[in-house]
Amino acid sequence: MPVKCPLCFQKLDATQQLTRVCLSHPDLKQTFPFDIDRKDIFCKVKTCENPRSIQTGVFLRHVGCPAKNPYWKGDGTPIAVPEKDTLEREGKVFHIQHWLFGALRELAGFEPDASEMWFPLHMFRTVNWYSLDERQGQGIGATIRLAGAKNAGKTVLATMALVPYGYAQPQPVPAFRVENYTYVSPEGIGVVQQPQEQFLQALLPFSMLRDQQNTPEWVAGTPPTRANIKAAFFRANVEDRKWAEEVWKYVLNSKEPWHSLLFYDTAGEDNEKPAEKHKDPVDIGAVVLDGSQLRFLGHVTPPNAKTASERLATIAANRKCLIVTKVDLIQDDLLLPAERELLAKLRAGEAVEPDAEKKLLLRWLGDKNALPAERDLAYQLADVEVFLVWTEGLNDTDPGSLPRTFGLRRFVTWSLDGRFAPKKKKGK
Ligand SMILES: Nc1nc2c(ncn2[C@@H]2O[C@H](COP(=O)(O)OP(=O)(O)OP(=O)(O)O)[C@@H](O)[C@H]2O)c(=O)[nH]1
Ligand SMILES: [Mg+2]
Ligand SMILES: [Zn+2]
Ligand SMILES: [Zn+2]
Repeated sequence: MPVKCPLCFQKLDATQQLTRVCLSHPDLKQTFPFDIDRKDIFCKVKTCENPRSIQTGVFLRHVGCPAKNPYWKGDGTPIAVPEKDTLEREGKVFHIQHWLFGALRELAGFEPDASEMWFPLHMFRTVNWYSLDERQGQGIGATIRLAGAKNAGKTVLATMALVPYGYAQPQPVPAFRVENYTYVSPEGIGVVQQPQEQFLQALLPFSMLRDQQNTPEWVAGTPPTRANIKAAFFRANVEDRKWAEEVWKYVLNSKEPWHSLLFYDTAGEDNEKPAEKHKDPVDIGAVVLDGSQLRFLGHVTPPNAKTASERLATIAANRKCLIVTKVDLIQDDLLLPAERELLAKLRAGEAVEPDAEKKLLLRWLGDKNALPAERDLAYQLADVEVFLVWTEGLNDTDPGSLPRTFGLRRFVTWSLDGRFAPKKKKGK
């Protein structure tokens, strides 16, 4: 497997160059031809291998990358990044703050003419863990592509995975750290469509949640792009071992302090076409199904199951899973008592039988009036893990009320260590 740029997916070999800037030691910055032995991607100061924060560690850029810095104008003027920015949508003005403004400003100070977007070193190592021969069993993370019909809930899921609130149910905000990075690349090589606006829209939820506010406008349809990236960097808080031991053994037991999940979000309209658009392989292919739009419920959006079934068959990934969203919208009285009980357990964060979520979905997909696509989807689930993950309160705008996500911990824990688990053998 060739080493790739995480933003443009171009293969990197000795003809391609990277620039490294450590924000803690910027005077050691270096541009070097890529080499598989990894030595130049790290800061020359040994302690920087384990940065206290991703935000003050090493950043890389791929020289000549078509994924540009959203503040690059292309007219020869040096890059100027504001301290914060504003986004106008439907007549409303949103003030956006994010650590990336500060980091990009500093990086522009050292490299004012670099047109390419910067990304954290940890992201590069996660995308290329296999090729870079990162220590097995102490892996540093995984790449995940989200695929599903329009409105299935892909962007909400990826966003909530990047913020502490995403893991707050049923406990209060967990005692582990999660940092985030986001970037929207152009659709193809060439003209960038409104790069700043897309970038700001991607930052909006993080800015808003940081201020403990919820505005439904933070959710916007994802435009077709080559790469819409949301990266979560986790660090177990060793002082609070209880929570870490409970769910996060993997993070705690590993020598790597940081673990990342790199989500590649996609546009529903691209997924709804039968042919696979995104062919770059990832570790985990996560197909997203809107659980509230199924035939057994009476109201159904046909692309929902059809798209999920097609994408499950074509997604280029080492492991596949199916995520059922919007479970909160299912009318209680349509469920069997055992199903209501299962949902209550998931809501309370209690352990459930292995495959309980899959069994529940299979019942829904096996309804006597099920659509052919729903049956197709059921046939494909034998080797596929099923997760129910949903977010409530997305439209609550009362001061202090924030979206609440259920079921995310299980999916994220599986994603972080699932890659190393032996694949389940199916009985003949
Ligand atoms: N009730 C409820 N609403 C949800 C949930 N997840 C997403 N939504 C809502 O569903 C709509 C679509 O969510 P998105 O995350 O933007 O969907 P998407 O799959 O990214 O859609 P595209 O980008 O158009 O492909 C938004 O109005 C969300 O607020 C959920 O779990 N429960
Ligand atoms: Mg989306
Ligand atoms: Zn350094
Ligand atoms: Zn690149």
